[in-house]
Amino acid sequence: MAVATIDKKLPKDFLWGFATAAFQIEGSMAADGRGPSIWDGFAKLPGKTQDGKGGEVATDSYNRWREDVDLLASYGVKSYRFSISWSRIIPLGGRDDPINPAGIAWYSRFIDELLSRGITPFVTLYHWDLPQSLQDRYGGWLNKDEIVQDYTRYAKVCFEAFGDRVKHWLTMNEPWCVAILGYGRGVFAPGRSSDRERSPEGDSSTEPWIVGHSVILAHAHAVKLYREEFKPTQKGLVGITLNGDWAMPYDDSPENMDAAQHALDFAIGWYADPIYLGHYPPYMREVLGARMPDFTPEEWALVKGSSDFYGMNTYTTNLCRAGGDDEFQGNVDYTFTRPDGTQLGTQAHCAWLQDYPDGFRSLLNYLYKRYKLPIYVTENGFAVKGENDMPIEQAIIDTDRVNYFTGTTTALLGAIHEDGVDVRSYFPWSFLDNFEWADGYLTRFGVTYVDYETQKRYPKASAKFLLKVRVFVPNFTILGFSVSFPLYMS
Ligand code: PNW
Repeated sequence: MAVATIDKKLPKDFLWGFATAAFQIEGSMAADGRGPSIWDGFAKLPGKTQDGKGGEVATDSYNRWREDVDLLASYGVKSYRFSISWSRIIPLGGRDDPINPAGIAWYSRFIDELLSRGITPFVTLYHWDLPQSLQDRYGGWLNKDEIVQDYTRYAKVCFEAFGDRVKHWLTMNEPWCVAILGYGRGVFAPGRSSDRERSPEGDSSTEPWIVGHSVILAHAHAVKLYREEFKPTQKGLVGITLNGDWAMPYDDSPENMDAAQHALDFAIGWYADPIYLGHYPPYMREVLGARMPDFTPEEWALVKGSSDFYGMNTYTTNLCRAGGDDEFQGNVDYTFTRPDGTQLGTQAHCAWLQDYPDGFRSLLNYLYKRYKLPIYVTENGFAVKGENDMPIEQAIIDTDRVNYFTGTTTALLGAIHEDGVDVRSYFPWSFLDNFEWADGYLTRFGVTYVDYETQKRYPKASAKFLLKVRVFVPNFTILGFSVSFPLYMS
């Protein structure tokens, strides 16, 4: 079998590290002039988070940042992916609103500290925490003309303030989630939906598609600005990161094979086809008709080619069957139960996640073949079932998470060395247990356990597994002996 691959290291400049997002870890919502974001208020509305908790404290990383950087350094990471809170930089958010020097100073110091420890900052500009005042003023992402200008100005302020040191930028995190979970299902801020039990206002049949359109344009304008005004001197990369899970046909019937492609069209193609190929997936137009906002020829020119790389967040694989009625999934029915009744993989704490590493490898291949750009894996992770109910000593022995990372890192190496996919980074989600959006603090994705009573951090076995900076290719048999080879992420 693939013995020839086992002595291969990861590519020389491969970035590996862990990922987080501002609202999920920082806390200190009123510190140093921060303005409110849409998640501040949303999380506090009754029933919006599972434990009724919000981002007031989170992992207290706004205060404990030195300790966090120490821990990151002890994990031996080469890079750290985090996001900037827009409303710390511009508390009211808008293009004519004042900049907050204290917010800039905080991130600036943080970036310096990372660099001084040899850790490359990988920065997301927008990880869902829209300034509340932009939502109030004009409906946030629903108002394309306003939001594009305000977002582009925010991006400009960040490029100016941090671009001398930050060379890896992500404009947006997971626009599918922004649009569908925020404006379709209504489970994420701002929580708009046609479901009147959930939200007093919103239209799930139109708003998500409008929001997606605005997000693409805001991204594209920020990239144009970076390329014209900053890239010539700062020489960094800028791109978007999309969520998307592998879609596997439930069986080999033609309709289920089509269903799997339809699922990919709605989850990934909605954003990736315009940005990398310059058109919408035909199937989306077929389903949505006039509800799919189109771009003008000038906008298409701006959008096409507006990402330097493919940013990939992925967690699982869905078995796809035709005949679903969930438009947000392309009218495809998802299941983890195979036709023979068995489960696809180990079940995570969240219903939407099972462990299936072959799907990770298939997705890498699909994306590389279709979009033909280097891939930066910017999120991948697992929440162990019931971890929050375990005593700490038990929770930190997170075998299911270790198995998950063993699978995905093996698949990653296979994709690189055997399939020839150009992968440049791997950022497990997440560095710390943290505020898991609508799940509150009940779902833990961290490789570090956070005791929310004391804010003490405890590395889990998964952190140590990746800390050894080894990726084991398990169970190779050479001359009758079963061996594991360490592969160094260096
Ligand atoms: C991503 N789903 O969100 C986000 O980028 C992170 O902020 C988040 O903590 C992480 O994944 C774990 O959930 C997702 O329902 C949220 O399919 C929900 C889904 C996918 C990704």
